[in-house]
Amino acid sequence: MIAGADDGVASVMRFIEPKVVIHVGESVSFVNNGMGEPHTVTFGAEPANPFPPLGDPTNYTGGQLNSGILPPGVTFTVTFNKAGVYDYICALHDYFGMVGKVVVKD
Ligand SMILES: [Cu+2]
Repeated sequence: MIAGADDGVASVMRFIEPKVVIHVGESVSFVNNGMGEPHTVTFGAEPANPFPPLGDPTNYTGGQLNSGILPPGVTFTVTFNKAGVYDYICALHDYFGMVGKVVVKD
């Protein structure tokens, strides 16, 4: 699940190991490596329209953050600058259990 840990970047493949533990200031890259399905990475309240990006992934400290639609092969990287437990969903497929969690430690 965690690749490139020496540069402070973790990778998450959703559905497979949807929980990752990092430290404040580190980043998580969400890769859509599926077979043609678009996905989103959405933190906080689910937006009524999941298509437009929302929030600043370079400085996430909680609240709403949405990648917008990620086509296959596209990576969305979030830098977490506040300790906490952050649940995320794919706004398109959360009812299939496409959900996960990022634990950010001090
Ligand atoms: Cu999805």
